[in-house]
Amino acid sequence: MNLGIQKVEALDAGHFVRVEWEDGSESRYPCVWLRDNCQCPHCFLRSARARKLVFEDLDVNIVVKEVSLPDRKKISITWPDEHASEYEAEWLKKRCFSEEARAEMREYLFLPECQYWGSDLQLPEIPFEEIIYNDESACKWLCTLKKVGIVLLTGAAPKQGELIKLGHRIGFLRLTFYGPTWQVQDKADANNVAYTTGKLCFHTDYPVLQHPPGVQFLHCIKQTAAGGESEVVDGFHVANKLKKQNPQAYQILSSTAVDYTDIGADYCDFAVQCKQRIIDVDSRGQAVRINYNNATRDTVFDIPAEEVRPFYAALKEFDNLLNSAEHKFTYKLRPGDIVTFDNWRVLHGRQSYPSGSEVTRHLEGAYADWDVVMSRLRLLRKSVLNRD
Ligand code: OGA
Ligand code: NM2
Ligand code: ZN
Ligand code: ZN
Repeated sequence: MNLGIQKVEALDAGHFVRVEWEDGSESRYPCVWLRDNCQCPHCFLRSARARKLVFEDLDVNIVVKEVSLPDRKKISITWPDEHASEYEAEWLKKRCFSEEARAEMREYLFLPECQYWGSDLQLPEIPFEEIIYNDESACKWLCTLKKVGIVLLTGAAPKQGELIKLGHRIGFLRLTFYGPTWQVQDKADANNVAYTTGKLCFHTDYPVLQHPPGVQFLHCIKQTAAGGESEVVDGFHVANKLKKQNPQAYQILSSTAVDYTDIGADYCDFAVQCKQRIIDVDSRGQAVRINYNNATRDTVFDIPAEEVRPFYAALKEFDNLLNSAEHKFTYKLRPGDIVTFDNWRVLHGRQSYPSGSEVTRHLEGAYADWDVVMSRLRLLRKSVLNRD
């Protein structure tokens, strides 16, 4: 782990510095990057772990004047203007530009590992109390949430307020127009189809927001005897299948901007509009976010008329795959359960249930952003690993 340096030299007319490690392997660092990342107090603010050096003062063609190895644990560089920089071996090793080293750092920072599932899902469960009081359990919860996309927390009190505790545990919840937390139950003059007893087909929440909530929590406070079952499906897994089986449908869904709308009043009055692609992809065409809620998809559809039917046909293909028995997992929340899931990846739905004069089903919901959840995950991982 704490590999020393056995040799250092300038290469390529001083544009690169080559470091040879004690095991014979090597790393090459561009000089412009080394100068940009000088760790001295003039260039770097330790207390903020941030660069003080302003970009105007960086010469992108800079070369080293002199490079040396004062000891095996650090290298020294003198720049043409006599500014001096030192870089520690361990710091350099972590920032090696090789393909493998960058992949390792990427995995450490972003935990991109993804386990796909279908109807065979073994819904991961952790007691609510454990994740509140135990860092190891909380870390396990968030790692699993990232990797599998869904975790059930069990044994919370069947009353409002448990999600506020969960919010404090990660940092803070995401406020939306439906409030800091929101009550899913049958309501008169419902301002959202979720607030009825009707069936909710597979959807992600809130695609009408430019940056839809990354994580969703649904806490079951009261459950109806008949109906009200929950359904989930792995949207990334299904998107991959669609890409293989019907590349043209995938192409349409990952390129067409769909209009979403949400107008009403709740936490305050709102008139939200947004354009989203149903399947958001990265530069390699890999699905990174599903934005699909049939209820809030606008009647306004800002595409040429000839493209409309092909779009519907493509969406039908995707929807059929989402609903196929092989892909969907059905379960029923019990009072005290909190389902936590990746709202960018997992689509969810619920069966309808009988309406009546009394409230027979009540869930409290809340959102969090992935930035906040991942931040807590990194901190928990650090404290859990440092303990032993
Ligand atoms: C929602 C929702 C699921 C349920 O409120 O957006 O999907 O089981 N609710 O009521
Ligand atoms: N609720 C559950 O996209 C949506 O309208 C999802 C949001 C009302 C907060 C539902
Ligand atoms: Zn400096
Ligand atoms: Zn929903």
